[in-house]
Amino acid sequence: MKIIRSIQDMQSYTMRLQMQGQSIGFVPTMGALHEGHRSLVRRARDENDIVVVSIFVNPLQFGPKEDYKRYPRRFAQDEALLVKDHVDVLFAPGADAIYPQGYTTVVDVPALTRTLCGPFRRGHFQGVATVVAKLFEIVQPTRAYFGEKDYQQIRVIARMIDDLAMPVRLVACSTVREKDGLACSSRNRYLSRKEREEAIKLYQALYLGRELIDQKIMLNPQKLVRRLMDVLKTIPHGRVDYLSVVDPVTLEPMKRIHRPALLAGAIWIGKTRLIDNVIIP
Ligand code: PAJ
Repeated sequence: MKIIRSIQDMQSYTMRLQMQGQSIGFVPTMGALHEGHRSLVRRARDENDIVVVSIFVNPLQFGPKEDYKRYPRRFAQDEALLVKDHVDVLFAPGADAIYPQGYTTVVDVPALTRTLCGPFRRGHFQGVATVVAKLFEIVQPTRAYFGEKDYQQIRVIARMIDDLAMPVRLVACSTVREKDGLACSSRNRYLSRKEREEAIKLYQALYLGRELIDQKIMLNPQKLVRRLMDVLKTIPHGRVDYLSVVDPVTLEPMKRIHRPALLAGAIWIGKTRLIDNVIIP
């Protein structure tokens, strides 16, 4: 596996590949890799000639009070995993390469960031869209792989690709979970043993919600959310940012639940913020 740190080197590498007509599968990450990331890498491996994974903890997508500084950084372990998964290139630029002095351009996708995580993480999706746009410019992928665990992120990137006519195909991959249902996340490492046990309740609430919708027992979103909040309220030191039923395309809240629907939630357990969702097709 080749490790590339400079933008120029990455660009000349991909330019060569494109001239040879090779397809590039790209998996952008912030590192601290887990099975969720690996499922994206494997899918990219299956569908492309060359696989590029980026590791970049993007300062622009963290709020001033968020966990940028303490976000887990485990380059050596990540590198070993990527070698095992037959990745061709690990692109790992520094923050000053991506955001050199004087950097000012941003990409904003306002309509899709008004709901769900948007109001709780001001500027977050602008940071995501900006870095992903820049990474696309550098890597020039044929296909880019994203996880449905971050459902709103996928919608934002899909909109950006469409709006800016970017020549890349977005591939959405299903959420990978631990045995008990907790969605794999780099932030799960923050959880103490007790918190880890409580964390499962987010998925349990979403799962229950899916059952209630599936069996048409509860199609009033307010009633449904109230019922699911009863599950989340039992988490000691837990706090709910939101729990919503939204249209999976517009991400607007539903007045009455119809299908397809997205049931999504974000909770704090102590100092750790977790998100998860289920899609009701
Ligand atoms: P990160 O949280 O490292 O996630 C990288 C990719 O892995 C994202 O597409 C995310 O949705 C996916 N992923 C995370 N957990 C997953 C799980 N349990 N199952 C399936 N896929 C999962 O998301 C980011 O980084 C950043 O915002 C980034 C897109 C890299 C821009 O900085």
